[in-house]
Amino acid sequence: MAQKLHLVSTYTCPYVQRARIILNEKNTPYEITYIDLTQKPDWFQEMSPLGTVPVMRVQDEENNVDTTLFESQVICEYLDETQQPALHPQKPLDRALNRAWIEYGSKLVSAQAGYTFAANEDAQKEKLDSIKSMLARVEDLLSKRNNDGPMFNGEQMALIDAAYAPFFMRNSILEKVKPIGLLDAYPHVKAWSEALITRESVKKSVVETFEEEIRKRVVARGGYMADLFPN
Ligand SMILES: N[C@@H](CCC(=O)N[C@@H](CS)C(=O)NCC(=O)O)C(=O)O
Repeated sequence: MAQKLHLVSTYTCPYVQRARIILNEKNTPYEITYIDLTQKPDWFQEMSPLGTVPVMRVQDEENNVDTTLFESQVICEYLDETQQPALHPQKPLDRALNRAWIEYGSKLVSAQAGYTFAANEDAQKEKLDSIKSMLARVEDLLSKRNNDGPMFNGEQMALIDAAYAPFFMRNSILEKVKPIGLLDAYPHVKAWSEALITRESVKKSVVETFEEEIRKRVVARGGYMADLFPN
């Protein structure tokens, strides 16, 4: 099936990053266009039903079919169903459990955005508390699973790992700016994070200037962390 894939992204979106990790894991070629969400182009408004990235255009030139997909998890599952190797568990119950914890991972990503852009230290502390209680639950789950990791399902990379990698990558940047040793209390989560942030598919899922792009966004939002990021 000859298809051309085209992702629309921003430089820092954690949800697009999930799809890029999966594309990298599968060595699938794709094009990418970066937009500024504060000035959404008309063609993007037309293309994205919810006004969010990622959207992925799938062009099947043989059959002259042009389809636009949205929602990161839908895009990742489509990629998984059409490109080798399969990165979702075989058994329906395992797949369902992975999907449930992917959804949970989205809440974690969103709490991390709240922490990153918090207006002041008190608001940030509140977000940090909710991140900690979410991580404690993940740690509990990982410590009771019947595999030794370091990935969620064992040794093999899966869609769920791509869903959490953006959180871990951003955490490693935030730790440089404001060291809090967030993962120290969660050894299984920490080992998972280390396995992911050092993986090629993850390292190559963002632009080379990623840290600078994060800094620019934090500064542009003008919250509590804006002054902590070095210029
Ligand atoms: N549930 C969506 C969330 C996507 C999302 O929230 N993307 C952000 C950027 S990271 C966005 O496009 N926000 C729209 C805006 O800022 O106007 C998914 O998984 O794809």
